[in-house]
Amino acid sequence: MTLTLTGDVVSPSTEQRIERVSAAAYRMRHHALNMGEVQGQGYVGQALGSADMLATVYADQLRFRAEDPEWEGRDRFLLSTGHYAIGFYAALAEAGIIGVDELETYGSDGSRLPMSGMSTYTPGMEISGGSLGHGLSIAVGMALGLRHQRSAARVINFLSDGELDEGSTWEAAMGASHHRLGHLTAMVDINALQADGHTGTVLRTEPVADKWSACGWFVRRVDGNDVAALLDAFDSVSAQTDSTGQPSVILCDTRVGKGVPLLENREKAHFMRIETDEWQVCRDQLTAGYEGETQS
Ligand SMILES: Cc1ncc(C[n+]2csc(CCOP(=O)(O)OP(=O)(O)O)c2C)c(N)n1
Ligand SMILES: [Mg+2]
Repeated sequence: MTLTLTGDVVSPSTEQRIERVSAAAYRMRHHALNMGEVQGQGYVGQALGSADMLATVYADQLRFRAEDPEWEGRDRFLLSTGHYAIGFYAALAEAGIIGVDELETYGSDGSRLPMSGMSTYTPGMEISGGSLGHGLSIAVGMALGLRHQRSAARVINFLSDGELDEGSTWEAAMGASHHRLGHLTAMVDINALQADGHTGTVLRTEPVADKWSACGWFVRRVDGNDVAALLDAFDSVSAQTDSTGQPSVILCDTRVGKGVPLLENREKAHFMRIETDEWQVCRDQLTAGYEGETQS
């Protein structure tokens, strides 16, 4: 393992970053399966599919203080997709903002971890994003506010491909480039799935990269389950947008159920029912896949 010296600060090498994020994503997938088992069903496929995206954010990109989630200087991470809360709670646990033990309360009465994300209950959650299509507008307002306060904080908004059906998303996209919000990054989970079926049949969004470009954004499209590609995309975003003031979007093609072949190969479902005897199979498959990758 090599360390890179930048001035007197030791920066992790690319290999170390990949290793750290991949290990975080692996643990987060386990957390998501454990939470899903509490309810017997849920948005487990999305949590597994987007774990690499969320791990890249929380284990590599975001500046935050785990012991003080409301620290004024923090970067803001906005989860538009309230139904992805299960994956988000896994990231909060991995980041040390909530305890791993608390994940057992997922979706239960009195829990701080409701099935659809609510900022009033959960530390480290900036918005209640269950009504889809509002996140990017809020992110634009937040980015303008932070600039007004001369804050160095960034804003990252996580969207789903279904949210691109909402007109408000595109109004916000135009507003962000108009206001030159170079400290705003959107990341879109393109899992090709929506509540009513395949994104391409519900409402075609392709050519999606061209649409963001036409709105004035710096665009990268990557395999959202490839940690090296995600890190590279974030690095190129920092290099590009610092000099141009362009907002940036990372379009992430992901696989629903990623890491668990039983779920990857199941007919794609927005809300998955997993039988009692299948949860342990899922965990075993996840572990076997990760160990196979890390040992090869
Ligand atoms: C404004 C709004 N309209 C409809 C819904 C109902 N809804 C919940 S999840 C969802 C699917 C949206 O697409 P996406 O997030 O891509 O679905 P996934 O990939 O999770 O299957 C819909 C329509 C909602 N939450 N908000
Ligand atoms: Mg989707």
